[in-house]
Amino acid sequence: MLLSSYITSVLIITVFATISSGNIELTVLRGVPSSLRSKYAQLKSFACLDGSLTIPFEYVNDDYCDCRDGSDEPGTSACPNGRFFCENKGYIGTSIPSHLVGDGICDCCDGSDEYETSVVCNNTCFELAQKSRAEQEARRALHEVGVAKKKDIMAKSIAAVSARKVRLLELEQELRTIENELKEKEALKQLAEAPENEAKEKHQKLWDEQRAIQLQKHTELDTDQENEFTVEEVRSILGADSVNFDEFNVTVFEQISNSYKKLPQPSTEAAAHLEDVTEKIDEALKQQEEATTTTSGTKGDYEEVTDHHHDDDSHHRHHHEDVDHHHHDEIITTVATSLDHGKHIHDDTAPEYDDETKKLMEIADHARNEYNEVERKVHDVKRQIEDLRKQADVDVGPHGEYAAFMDHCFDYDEREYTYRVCMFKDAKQISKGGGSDVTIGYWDAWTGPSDNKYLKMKYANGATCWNGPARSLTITFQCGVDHKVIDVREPTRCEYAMLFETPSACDETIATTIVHPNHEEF
Ligand code: MAN
Repeated sequence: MLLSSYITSVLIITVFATISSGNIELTVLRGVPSSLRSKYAQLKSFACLDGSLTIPFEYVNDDYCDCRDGSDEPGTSACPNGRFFCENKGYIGTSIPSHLVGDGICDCCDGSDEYETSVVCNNTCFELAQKSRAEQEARRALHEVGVAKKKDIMAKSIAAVSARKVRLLELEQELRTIENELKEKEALKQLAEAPENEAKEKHQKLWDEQRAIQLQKHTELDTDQENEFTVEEVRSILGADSVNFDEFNVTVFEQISNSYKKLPQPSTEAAAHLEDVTEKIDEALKQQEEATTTTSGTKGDYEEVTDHHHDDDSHHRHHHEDVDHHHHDEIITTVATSLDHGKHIHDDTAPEYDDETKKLMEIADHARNEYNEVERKVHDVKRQIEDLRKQADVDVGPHGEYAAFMDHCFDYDEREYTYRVCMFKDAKQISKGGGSDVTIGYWDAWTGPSDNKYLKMKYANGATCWNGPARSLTITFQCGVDHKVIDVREPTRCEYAMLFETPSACDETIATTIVHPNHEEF
């Protein structure tokens, strides 16, 4: 009997001990993630995870906060900084702030945070897992479609690179040929221009001589007042043996004007008369002009121009004399000359070239045109070469993933502005209310993180903001079936952020990672 009661007692104690230790374990490990369970496995004492304190084991999860880091109360809301781990079997284990434990709201999908309240939490982990798997599968499928397009882009990029190389070689060859042609055309041009220049110079010289003769007749220009207007005096006025028309107008005419002797001042009486006379002169000149245009037609040779000046000369010769009623004819002519001498000299257009010179000019013109045409071709081919080289220098991804962007612009419309990015070139903010476009950046660089450089690109040094930085744009890429701007914002003043979908950003690893329907057991 004694023995049997002893055995019974031992059995009861053992069972009790097992139950108690099971409860202790359950209590102690409540809210502890599996990765930290070993730290909570000692039965004698517990060391706070931050190492600040060692406490008796019973203090763990006793609803009183002992550790500064809250690690002694993972399963209660006693520590304000504690964390409770929801196991969420079948879904994803999550850590929540421990003050949410027992607050009457189900935070964990397995309901474990409300273990001691009367709230009934449905286990939603299964549904969440299903939803998450569906999302993962959709993402995988998107990347799969995107990757197929991306491969197409990469293949086209490889073809484009070799086509560009071939085209560059062709253009370089073409450039060599047309540069040689240009040299030939230049030689021909020089050959044609030499006799042309000679003939034109001859013509100019003749014309200058003719004008010098005319000038000589203008004794009022006789600078030494010896009443003889010598060739030397004419030369000193002309400033050279021969001058062109522009020089004549600017320099020589100035000198002639300065050399002109002052006209005698008419008396008051004479002045009144002059006014009258001037009117008559105007009238006479008008009539003369009309008569000239109807009878003589256009002046074409030296003689006609010469005659014209001759009239003036006779007027000038008399300008020393005093104003006198009896000499009003002289006054008329003097005034006419003084009023008109600028007109006569300024209208002094050179006569037409002779036929031989004209022919030489025609030949030279033809040679010049041919030269210019080849020169234009050279420029055009050089520009094409430069464009192709620039294109080749653009970083379109290690396998040409972003090559489809080349020479393409994309728009995004929002309330106030249309944002336009022209890839690898610039980005603009176009106001819908009118006004000029604002450049918000020029192509700068790929700026993604070191393990994913092609995730972002930057357009920098745009128009400077008033009292602020130069505008800039950062584009973040994400996988999508088409190339498309999804969003544009200005999170910081004058720093714009664009979200852009493109197959070029799709990931082969994501595309090929099969999402298993039940990869986590319940
Ligand atoms: C314009 C726009 C804005 C920008 C301001 C800065 O209004 O370019 O995006 O913030 O200028 O002054």
